[in-house]
Amino acid sequence: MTRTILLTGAAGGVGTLLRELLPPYGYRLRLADRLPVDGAEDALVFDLRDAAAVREAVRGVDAVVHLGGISLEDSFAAVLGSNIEGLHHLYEAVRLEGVKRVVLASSNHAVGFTPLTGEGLIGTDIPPRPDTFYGLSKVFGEGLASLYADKYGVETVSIRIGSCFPRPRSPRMLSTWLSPADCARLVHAALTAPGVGHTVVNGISANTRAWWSLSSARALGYEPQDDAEVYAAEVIAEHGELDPESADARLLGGFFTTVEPPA
Ligand code: NAI
Ligand code: 15L
Repeated sequence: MTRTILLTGAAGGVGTLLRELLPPYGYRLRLADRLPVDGAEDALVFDLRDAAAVREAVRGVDAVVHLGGISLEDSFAAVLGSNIEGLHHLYEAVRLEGVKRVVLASSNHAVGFTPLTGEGLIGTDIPPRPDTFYGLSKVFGEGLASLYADKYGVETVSIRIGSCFPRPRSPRMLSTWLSPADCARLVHAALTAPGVGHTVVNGISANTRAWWSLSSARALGYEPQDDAEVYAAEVIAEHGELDPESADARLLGGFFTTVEPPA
């Protein structure tokens, strides 16, 4: 039976990629965003800060892939509205509408101040160390997902996404890249794996220069097929090698650890 998935953030970068890549897995997508979705006349325009609109968007779907919200550092007020209150609206809607599975876009910035020691791959069993208000909202998201799994049986896979773009854009992304096709593979695994409760996974491709362990993602059935290394020569020719003294080389969240929020 075809499953209907609410894809929030459908007008954004990852949403635009997944709109094309998820339907071949057999999903019917309901697209939603604060902005109109290019080329999709039937997409919902809604705001996560509007609880009633969120409930309407969730009604009748089998699962949610939640990409919507602020995706970079912003003022605390902006992050509070879209990523904290908005996410609460989403989980309340999911609970009340009887939806049983969410795939939540978390981020490496939930653990961005984790040092890169070079001593083995970093798993998901590390303490939260957000690098921004944005990263802090992802810590909140993982906490909210855990609460709704334990208390209400709403299952979530929180994917700490590295860097999901068509190609790696910087030397750091040779480690953190999640190719669009691997992103779709991981989201499909997260939608279909049984008995996940609340599971946190790292989301990258099979990168030669990875810092992150993929063991919890592989346990869901994720088998990455791509490696950022195929872009290494062109990325390094354009940007140079990673400076070992830079935040990008020393901390998991890279330069986000140095970003100040707007006033
Ligand atoms: P994006 O900024 O391109 O897309 C986010 C979308 O959410 C936008 O289309 C925006 O209009 C929508 N949105 C923002 N506030 C909203 C609100 N109040 N109500 C409804 N819609 C709202 O971000 P991108 O890169 O596509 O990322 C998608 C998700 O994945 C985000 O949650 C981001 O935090 C997460 N992520 C992305 C990474 C990446 O490398 N692209 C890395 C780590 C996490
Ligand atoms: C994120 O969480 C951002 O949403 C995305 O724009 C990238 O900058 C990514 O992290 C990253 O760390 O590369």
